Formats: sequence, C-alpha cells, structure tokens
Amino acid sequence: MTVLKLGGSVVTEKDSPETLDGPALDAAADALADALAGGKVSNLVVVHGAGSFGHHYASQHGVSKTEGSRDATAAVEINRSMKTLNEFVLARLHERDVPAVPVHPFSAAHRDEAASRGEAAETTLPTQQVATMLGEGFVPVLHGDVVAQAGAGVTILSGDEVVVEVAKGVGADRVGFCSSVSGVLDDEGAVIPEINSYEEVADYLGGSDATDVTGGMAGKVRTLLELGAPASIFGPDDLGSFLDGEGPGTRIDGA
Ligand code: IP8
Repeated sequence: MTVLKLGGSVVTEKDSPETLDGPALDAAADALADALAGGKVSNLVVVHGAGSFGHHYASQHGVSKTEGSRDATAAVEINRSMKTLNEFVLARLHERDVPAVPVHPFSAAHRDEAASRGEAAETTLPTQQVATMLGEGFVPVLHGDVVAQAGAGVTILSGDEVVVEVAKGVGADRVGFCSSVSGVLDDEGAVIPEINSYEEVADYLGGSDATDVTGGMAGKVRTLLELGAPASIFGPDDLGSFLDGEGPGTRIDGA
C-alpha cells in the first residue's frame, strides 16, 4: 500500500487565494493515472495539502496547529475551502478514470487536549473506512483539514499528519511526499539521497531537540524516521519515478 502526499504548494498557486495550479495538478493526475493503469502501483491513498485554499482561511481566522478557534464560521470556511480543493483533485483524477473517492478528516478525526500551550496534542484518525475503500478498488483522497481539539475548538490538521496516521493505520509499505523542493537539502543546497538517523542531518536541520510545531523539514524528517515504512521526499518532476518504485529525492528509512 502506498500513501502519496501532493503538497499544497505543488497543486495550487500559493500566493493567490483559492487558485489552483491547473497544469501542475494535471501533470500529477497524469502520473497517477499512468502508474495505476500500468499496474506500477495498486492500493494507493492520496493526501493533498492546502496551499492557497485552507492556509488562506486558516490565517484569516488565526487558526494554526496550536492556536484553536471556537468560531463555527471559521471552522466551516477552512473546511469548505479544503473540500473545494478536494473536488478539483477528484475531478482531475476522474477525467483519467482513476476511481478516486473523498475522505474528509474533519468528520472523522479528533485531538486530545494539549498538555501545555504550544505543545502538539495527540491526533486520532480512524482508517478502517480507508482500508475498506482500498479493498473495494477505490483510491481514497484525503487532505489537510480542521480538527476538533479538546480545550481548543478546532485546530489545523496538516496533510503530513494525515499521511502519518493513514500510513500507520492501514500499514503502508511506501510513503511519498511530492513537494515543491526536490528533497532534504544539505548546507550547499544539494539533495541528501538517504537519511537513516536524525544525527546524520542534525547539522543541516537543527539539533535533535529543536522544536518544530510549524511542520518544517526537521519535524518531518523526525516523524518519517519513526514511521516504520520507507518515505521519499521529492519534487513534482520525480512523481512518475516514485510511482515506478524508484526512490527519487531523499529516501528516509529509520528501520
Ligand atoms: O498544507 C494544512 O495542510 P498542509 C491544512 O498539508 C489546512 O500543511 C486546512 C490549512
């Protein structure tokens, strides 16, 4: 089973509110459709980020991974923008006969109360429906969203967190992050091909005790090292090669 994240900065125009990057989404949809039709990949889950959709409304309402809101309008606007983007992704996949179906995390996930202000709270996302969809031949398409958090109203659930929860819940063999960067970069801007421990890259990403609540590369690498499945971070041009089974960009495997 493969979980693929399509970064929000890949499929949207990040600087103009609610604007799709149509050609980039088409190219990603082509790569997915080709890989599925050619039998290169089966049991595929797609997760997309927010880009100029969810992030625009999240910042307008002051909602982040740690700052919550009890304003229903805020929750609905952020969620609605993500459902709109999800519709676009589904439509582009359907045009290519990919049997994509939506899964909206806000309706299913929840978060515990954070132990202290600014600290990440534990997230629970049921995945039995995703496993059943896969068993029935569908391609579930999830996304970053708002999530109900005890003591905070709603906070932001990033697409990266959704990837981790689904990968653990359904038991992924491979995880891919198609992002606007071509991998984890060293201090000279070169892509690091393989990371097996945080110590190897701590000099480039910050010490191993560096806090990371904003979803930066340090937190991502640390999370992926503990995932229990190999993960790759690569740019849009390498999506086809990832789906072909290769390990483009940076391969992160803590096993
Ligand atoms: O783009 C953020 O997901 P990300 C989700 O994966 C929202 O960080 C709603 C802003």
